Amino acid sequence: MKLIQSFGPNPRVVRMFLLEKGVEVASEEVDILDGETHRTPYLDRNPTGLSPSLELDDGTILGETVAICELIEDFHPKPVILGADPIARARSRMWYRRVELLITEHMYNAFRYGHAYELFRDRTYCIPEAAEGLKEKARVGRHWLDSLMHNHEFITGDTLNLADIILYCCWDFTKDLGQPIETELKNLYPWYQRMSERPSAQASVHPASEKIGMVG
Ligand SMILES: N[C@@H](CCC(=O)N[C@@H](CS)C(=O)NCC(=O)O)C(=O)O
Repeated sequence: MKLIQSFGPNPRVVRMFLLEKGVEVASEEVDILDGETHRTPYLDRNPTGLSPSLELDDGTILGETVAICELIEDFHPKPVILGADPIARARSRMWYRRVELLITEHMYNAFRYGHAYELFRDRTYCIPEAAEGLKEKARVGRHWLDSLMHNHEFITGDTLNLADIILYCCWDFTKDLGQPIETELKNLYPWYQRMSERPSAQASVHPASEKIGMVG
C-alpha cells in the first residue's frame, strides 16, 4: 500500500489518521502547488487531479480522503476510529458527512474562491462572489456543531473519530487564511486546543508547511 500525497489538509487527514492508527505505509510525494496533480501521469491515476490517492499492492488506485481512511480501518481494525459494529460505523459516517457537507466543504470552497482565487482560477470553476457567503455558511455550521457537543471531548462523544480529524485539519489550515478560530465557541474552541495537543497533530503537518506559509 502506498500513499500518494502532498502538502495540504486533505492528505494531512490521512497522515493524522494513520498516526492515530499506528499504521505506517510507503509514501510518494506529488507537488500540488506546481499543479502536478492536474497533469498526466497523476491524472491517469486519479482523474480528480487532487491529492491524496492510495495505491494498493495490486495496482488499484483510490482517491478521496474518507474512502482511503475507511479502507485503512478495514485493513487495520484496531484501534477503532470509525466504529466497531455496523451501527457505530453508520453513526460515525453520519457525523463525518455532516462535518464535510455542512462545514469543511464550505470552508475549502471559500478558500479556493476567495483567499486563493489566483491559484485556483485556472484549476477549477471558481465563484468568487460566493466566498463570503460560504464562510458564513461554515460559521453557522460550526456554531450548530458547537451547540450539540455538550462538553463531550470529541465531536461524536468520548472517542476520537474521523469527523474530528477532518474538521481539525481543515480549520488548522484555514485559520490563518481568512477563517479564524472563533474563541467564543464554548465547546469547539477547547476541542480545537485539545486536538492541537495530540502528538498526531504536529507529526502530520507536512515538512514543506513552514516554507509554504500554510499549515497542511
Ligand atoms: N475530495 C477530495 C479533496 C482533495 C483535495 O482538495 N486535495 C487538495 C489538497 S488538500 C488538492 O489536491 N489541491 C490541489 C488542487 O486543488 O489543485 C478528498 O477528499 O480527498
